[in-house]
Amino acid sequence: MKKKVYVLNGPNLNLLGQREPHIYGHQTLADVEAACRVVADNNGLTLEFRQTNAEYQMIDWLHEARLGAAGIVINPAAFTYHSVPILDALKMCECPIVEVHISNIHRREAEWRAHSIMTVAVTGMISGLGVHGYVLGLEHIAHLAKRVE
Ligand code: CA2
Repeated sequence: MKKKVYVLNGPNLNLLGQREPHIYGHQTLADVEAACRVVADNNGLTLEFRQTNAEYQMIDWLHEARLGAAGIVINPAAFTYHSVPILDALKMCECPIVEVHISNIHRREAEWRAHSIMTVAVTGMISGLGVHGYVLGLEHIAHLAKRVE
């Protein structure tokens, strides 16, 4: 059976490509999903690509992923800065987790954007490489999944 990888997106990312293109680029979330699907297909992984504006929904998806996923790529968006329930749910996951931010959160005008509370629970973080960060995160998970086959 194919291993599952989750790519989870937090609030407002459904509007990717429609607002602030100078920061987030012109690609939509559907474009990101298509790019992720190529990586998943090339590596024999089943992709679960999702977006939510609701905290409880993200927590439920992490509980689902906790049980047997090969890995998680997560852009927690604004949850990054305050959601202890999502942090706790990430800590419950034993698989590799890559936190992705499209923008470089350390280079933003608002200083608070640099301080992710999720970093203590993730394997690594990619920030500032645009939507390519999702592809790189997924490739890393595919690389790890091959090693444990
Ligand atoms: O750079 C990222 O990927 C962010 O996680 C995006 C979050 C932001 O709160 C983080 O600081 C960095 C969400 C940005 C707001 O949502 C938008 C969605 C589409 C287009 C513009 C903004």
